[in-house]
Amino acid sequence: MNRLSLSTAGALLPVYLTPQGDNPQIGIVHLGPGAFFRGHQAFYTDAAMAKAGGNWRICAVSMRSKDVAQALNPQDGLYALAQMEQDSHLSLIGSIAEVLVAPVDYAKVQARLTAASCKYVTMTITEKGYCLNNSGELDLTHADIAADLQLADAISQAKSAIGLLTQALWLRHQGGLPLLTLMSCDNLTDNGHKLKAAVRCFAANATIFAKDVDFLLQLTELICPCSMVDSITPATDDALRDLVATRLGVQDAWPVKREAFCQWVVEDILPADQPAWRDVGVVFTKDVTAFEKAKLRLLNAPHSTLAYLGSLLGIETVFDAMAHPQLSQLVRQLVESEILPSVPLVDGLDLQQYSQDIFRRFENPSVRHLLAQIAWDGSQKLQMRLLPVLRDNLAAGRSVQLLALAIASWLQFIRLRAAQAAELGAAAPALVDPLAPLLLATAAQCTGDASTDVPLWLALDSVFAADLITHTAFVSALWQAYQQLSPILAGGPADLSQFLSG
Ligand code: CS2
Repeated sequence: MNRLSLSTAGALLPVYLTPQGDNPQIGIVHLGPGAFFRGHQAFYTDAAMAKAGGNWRICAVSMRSKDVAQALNPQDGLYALAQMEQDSHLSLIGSIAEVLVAPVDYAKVQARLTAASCKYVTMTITEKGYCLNNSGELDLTHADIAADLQLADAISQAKSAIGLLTQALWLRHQGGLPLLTLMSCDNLTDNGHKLKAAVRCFAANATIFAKDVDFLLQLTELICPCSMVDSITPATDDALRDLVATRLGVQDAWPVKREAFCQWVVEDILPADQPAWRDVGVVFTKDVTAFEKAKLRLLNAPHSTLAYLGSLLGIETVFDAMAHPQLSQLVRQLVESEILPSVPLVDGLDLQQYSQDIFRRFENPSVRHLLAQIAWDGSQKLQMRLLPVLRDNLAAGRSVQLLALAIASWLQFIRLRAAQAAELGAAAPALVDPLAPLLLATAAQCTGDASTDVPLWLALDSVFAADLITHTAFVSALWQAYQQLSPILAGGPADLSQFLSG
């Protein structure tokens, strides 16, 4: 079977591409070419070019791994996108022109970022890619940031995305080119503001940029729209590769699947020169924060809760977790009683309905979304999706029982991963988290007794800031939930009835 490429795609080729490769120019650099980006922003940009043309092809840059480049470059950047509902819908996405790997192709990446045709940088580098501390500011002590701050010139290889982008902005400034518009598409609260603050902070502290007053001044004008992105995108599996081969008759090394629901809400501050995103369903609004909060709290927070509690119960997927009567009741109760009261009103959105629709999406049988995938990077994700709700509820005197249960289930999940490692060695599922060594070392000191374990966990100051560990309502709720979960980990009955009310 032929490998997918411009010349083998035939009638499936997006209308703005030619089989000879005489195609629109690169207008966007995207950092983090994972499945989510390919199912979401690359999809919207593909639709925008199909509708209105323009030089908006994407140079996708991986900050570390070569996998996506190896899969997509031989396919001229093409890949299949499957929207998984009862009947899965397949299409070919052609918006990616090339995939570069920053540590290997550094000069090329910089050349793309400093080309006159490049106008936007979008990014899905996950929470940890921003190197922020638990106050949401650039962590100047982060090893990658600390190293990048010392670089002697603007072309030496930066390790961090923030370092790379600041270099590119400075090179553009030197060359008299307009700055780029930088758009974070990660699940971070106030993602645009945090990104802009991180770049400005980096520039002000870097050996080579700190004295360039003009540049620092120009950065005050940097446009970093906030954006909210949403579409459930499980990892690619062989079943999907087979489906694509059978239905399209070509071999695609890395197709992507996601649910049909897809949403992108962007702060309406983009320069006039932009892809026709607004003609293909992207929502532009003055206030994205309210949408972001609603999504992080009503989708991502219950998602993580299902991931940790579900993993403790030996459940594998979100669909199965929602089919577990106690677990699904518990997570609905969490949303109803402790999360919804914390979500500010969003213009034109019925929050109750929005939340119910999200639970319906979790119950989509065609999307096999692994809890283990959602469980990644808990130390980063909790900062965005659970701890802000906890803080709001503590401040307003509302209950935090079930929020504390969600956090306790993360701690017990770390113990579970530690126990699996001890039992299965290299065959055990890894704890995927930038703080994994510290978290596993803490788990190694735990016994399951809340009175000795909880103080050890609360001493992790990169996760739990001082305001939380001194809050008695939170600490005692955490203590209780942790104690109640310990028997499950010790092989006791997987009974959640004690947490359910009514
Ligand atoms: C999930 C998200 O993996 C996770 O942490 O909660 O990736 C979620 O599927 C997306 O935000 C949905 O838009």
